[in-house]
Amino acid sequence: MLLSYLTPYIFLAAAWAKILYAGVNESGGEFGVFGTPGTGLPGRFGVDYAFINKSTVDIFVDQEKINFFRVTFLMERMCPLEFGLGSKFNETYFQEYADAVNYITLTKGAYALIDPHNYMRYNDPSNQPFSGSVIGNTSDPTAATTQQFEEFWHELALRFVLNPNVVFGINNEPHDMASSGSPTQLILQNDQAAINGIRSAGAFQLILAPGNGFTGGHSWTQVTGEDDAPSSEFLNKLVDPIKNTAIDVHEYLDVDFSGQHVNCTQPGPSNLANLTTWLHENNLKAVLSEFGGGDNEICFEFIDDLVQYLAANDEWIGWSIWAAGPLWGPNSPCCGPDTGSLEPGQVNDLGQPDAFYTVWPNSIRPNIPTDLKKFGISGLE
Ligand SMILES: *[C@@H]1O[C@H](CO)[C@@H](O)[C@H](O)[C@H]1NC(C)=O
Ligand SMILES: *[C@@H]1O[C@H](CO)[C@@H](O)[C@H](O)[C@H]1NC(C)=O
Ligand SMILES: *[C@@H]1O[C@H](CO)[C@@H](O)[C@H](O)[C@H]1NC(C)=O
Ligand SMILES: *[C@@H]1O[C@H](CO)[C@@H](O)[C@H](O)[C@H]1NC(C)=O
Ligand SMILES: *[C@@H]1O[C@H](CO)[C@@H](O)[C@H](O)[C@H]1NC(C)=O
Ligand SMILES: CC(=O)N[C@H]1CO[C@H](CO)[C@@H](O)[C@@H]1O
Repeated sequence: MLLSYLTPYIFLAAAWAKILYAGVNESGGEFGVFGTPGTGLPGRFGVDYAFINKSTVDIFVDQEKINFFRVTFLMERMCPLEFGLGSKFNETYFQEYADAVNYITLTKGAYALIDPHNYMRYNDPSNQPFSGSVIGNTSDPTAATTQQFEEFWHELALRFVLNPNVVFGINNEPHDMASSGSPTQLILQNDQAAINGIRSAGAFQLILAPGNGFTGGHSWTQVTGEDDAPSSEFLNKLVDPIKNTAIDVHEYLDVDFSGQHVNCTQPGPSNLANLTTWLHENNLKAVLSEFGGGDNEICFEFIDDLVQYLAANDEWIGWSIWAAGPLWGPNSPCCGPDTGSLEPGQVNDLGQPDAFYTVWPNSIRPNIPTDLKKFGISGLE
């Protein structure tokens, strides 16, 4: 009797413990702004910035069978400085972005993670990740307010409310939030405002909430920056009325977790262990939306170990490696200058095949689950 009641629960638990989303970053919508303040704003579509190449999205979905793309954009382009952060958008930029998101989701049937690539800052992307006013910094009169951030997310969610295949990523890599009071508390406050804005728009899709310290997994339970309290002390206080929010985590495997070095020396599983325990204790799930490694055997093993670790732990429901994108050319988004990007059809700086032909087949392709989520509104299961 007891067993027959228990059996369905065992099946439910098994179904719960899986990777739902697997894929790649599509980076390019935030390009072209480095230099003196104002450089590349608003920018020229296809020249300074671009979101995706539809042909390579086809390759990823049809041949590689991934179902998840993280698509970057820049808040200073979506909300030009003359409008300020909020509900008034640049309709041209929005349409270009929506075209990319709709292609991935409505045409290809994959899931798209909407990523304002702003480090929880707005008004000067000229020296990302450090320039610009921290959103909600009340001692900075030029900073956008937490209320404006909520209005921005309310409007964005309204525009995607009928698209079940989007996932809302609140912001890319908040860090160094030092302000009077409690810096990590400010991330909690801004994340909560975004959730409130999204849910008040009537949108039920999955939300991913970042923490402090560039939302690094290894440092989740540690102090980061200049004495910013650990993310673990705040991010379990988020309230989502429909409980469809997960934690957004980034983790690189090189010596200082920056993703700038070709060699992998930081093992993902042991560095993520404390965070995984915290997720479990708080009944939370997470998506690893950025990670990467160089074009060498050791990194292939490190990436393989990391992705297998995610698959083996119920707390992890998805991942996207960094990065493909239409504008990388021979440049390398991470992991040493010679690794190249994950964009199909391109070469690295040495004129050799890029990481789509090295890193991808050696460490990603064998780990793409065959039972990824195919239908239904984005969520925790
Ligand atoms: C809106 O974006 C388009 C395309 O980048 C640009 O040409 C236009 O100048 C922008 N408008 C504003 C007000 O920034
Ligand atoms: C917040 O604003 C004050 C006043 O402009 C500034 O001194 C401080 O550095 C800002 N905090 C951060 C983290 O930017
Ligand atoms: C990477 O590791 C290899 C093998 O251990 C070593 O020979 C090489 O010098 C390292 N490269 C860098 C840039 O540290
Ligand atoms: C994990 O937590 C323990 C106990 O707080 C700490 O000693 C250890 O350094 C942490 N490990 C990592 C990789 O952060
Ligand atoms: C898009 O990708 C396809 C397939 O790799 C390639 O042939 C084409 O040149 C790319 N288009 C652009 C504009 O980069
Ligand atoms: C979209 C994503 O994975 N995030 C990374 C994607 O690519 C951009 C390129 O600049 C990176 O900056 C993001 O960190």
